Order: sequence, then C-alpha cells, then structure tokens
Amino acid sequence: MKISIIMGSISDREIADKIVKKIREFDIDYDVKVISAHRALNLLEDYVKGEEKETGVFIGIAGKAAHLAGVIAGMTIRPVIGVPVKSSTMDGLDSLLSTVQMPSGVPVATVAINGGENAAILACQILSLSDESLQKKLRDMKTQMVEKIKNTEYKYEG
Ligand code: RP5
Repeated sequence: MKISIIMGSISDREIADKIVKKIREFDIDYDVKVISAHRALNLLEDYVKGEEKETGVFIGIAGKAAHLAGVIAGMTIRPVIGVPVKSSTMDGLDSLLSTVQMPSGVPVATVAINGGENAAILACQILSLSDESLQKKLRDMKTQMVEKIKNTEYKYEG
C-alpha cells in the first residue's frame, strides 16, 4: 500500500517536500499530484478513484478555502489526513478551519498548520497496522526522540 499525496497548488510544494522527506525515511511507496478540488474537481475524482485500491492513506494539502482533504474524504473509504497551509492573509486559520470542520460521517484527520511532518508520520502509523517492519521503524524513531531529549542540556547564558 502506498501513500497518495495531493496538493491544491504547486505553491504548496514546500509542505509536500516535508511530507515526502519523512515518508522516504520510512521507505514507503508514495505518489504526489497537484490537483485543486476547486479548479479541477473531475480530475481529482478520477485520480482518487483510480488510486484508491493501491492507496492506504490519502494526504490532502491545501491553503485558503482548503476543501481539498474534505472532498477527497467524500470520494473514498480510505483514511484521509488534511494539512492546512499557512495563507498569506489569515495565517492559516482559514485553511485550518476549512480542513478540520468536517460534517459527521466524513472524517479528515487534520494536523497542525503546515504540519507536513506529522502528516507523514501519522500516515506511516496507519500503514504500520499491517506492516511489522514499519512498526519497528516507528518505535526506533520514538527511541531516538527520547535520546535526543535526554541529551538536551540547558545552560544559562545571561
Ligand atoms: C489552495 O489555494 C492551494 O492549496 C493553495 O494553498 C492556495 C493558493 O493557490 P494558488 O493561487 O497559489 O495556486 O487551493
């Protein structure tokens, strides 16, 4: 199973890069497309329906009136993760609310504004339910986080 990532515009590529970087660390198959729900709805439906069988998790990245992840969720029974993108005028609050405030029956697991890395980790955690080697990689990541914290020292430099 792969992770299918869709961004609403090529201007979202910085967030897509964060996701791809993390997914590659876990050595998981992925696919990335630029398809706006507003500008190319039929294309989006063709893609989601076409990829659903091979896809374990969809990730939708969008800013402003960010309906992309919600629209994807309306088209598939696969889990959908939404990444709201920080917009220039409203700091991403517009994107966050557009992504997270889904009607009952159509969930989107929404991460923080620009939270690409967490979207990737969450997608890998979902895929790991049926992949023991991926579970081990995720456990190793947690161990490394603990080690990093243990090795972090504070020194007053005032
Ligand atoms: C959204 O509108 C995109 O996801 C992007 O974050 C935002 C602006 O898109 P562009 O006008 O830069 O293409 O659909």
